[in-house]
Amino acid sequence: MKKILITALTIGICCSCGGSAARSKRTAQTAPAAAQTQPKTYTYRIVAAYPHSTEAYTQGLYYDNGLLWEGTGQYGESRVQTIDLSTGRTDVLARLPRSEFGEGIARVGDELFQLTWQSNTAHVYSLKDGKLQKIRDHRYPGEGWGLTTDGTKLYMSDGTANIHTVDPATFRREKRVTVTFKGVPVNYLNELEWIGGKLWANVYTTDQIAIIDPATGVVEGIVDLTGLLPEAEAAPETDVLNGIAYDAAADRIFVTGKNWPKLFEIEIIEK
Ligand SMILES: [Ca+2]
Repeated sequence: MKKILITALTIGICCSCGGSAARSKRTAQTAPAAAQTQPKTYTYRIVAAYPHSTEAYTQGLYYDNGLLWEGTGQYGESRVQTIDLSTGRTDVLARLPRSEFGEGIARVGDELFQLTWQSNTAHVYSLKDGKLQKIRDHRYPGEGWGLTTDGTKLYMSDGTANIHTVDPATFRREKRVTVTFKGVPVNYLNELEWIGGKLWANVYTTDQIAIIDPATGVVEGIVDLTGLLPEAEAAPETDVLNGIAYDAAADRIFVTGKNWPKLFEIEIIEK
């Protein structure tokens, strides 16, 4: 799947995080615009750990009223499900046809949106009494990767460095920003979350989350989650970090990965 397409990802984020002071100074001299935005770097602390299904190839994740809503991928295994954090119970609410590979999910009002990877289709479900009923589809160009919302608009990634602002009523694209880290585009933006007015994005195949100014696309911070899932807990099916959810009422951040056995609540700490 995607992993096969992108096996040698060495993006600017990784290189720049490990860059020396001398390199940074040289960059600043030759690129004054980039010097204006020095991204912060964060490490993390695990607040709590919860079970997560190793059969869930996490592509979309958000929090709502004690439940984590998860959209999963893989052909024949793509679904929308809820995970009750207090009991660990998982309920499958929708399944995609075998021909579709599920991607990001987001809720706006009483509607849940689900992207597909290469089917150019977003499914829209009505949310009533904790159940999903499909009510319409929208078509869009290119691939579907991550999806989130500020409560009004949708924000969608497509595997490039671009984030599209999308009207949920029509699925028309209203705006596009290119996400940059020190002036360099950041490709493979994956699962998304809206946290405190910023866009958080998993960067595919890395252990890093980019914190992005949604107006400009500038990466203002990097959260380095290296080591979050200990090697001893990784299984053959364990895949990359993906999935960010935010409980705005309690200011809690949840992260997990594709087929990971655990889901974590974390706090971030500036380095
Ligand atoms: Ca999310």
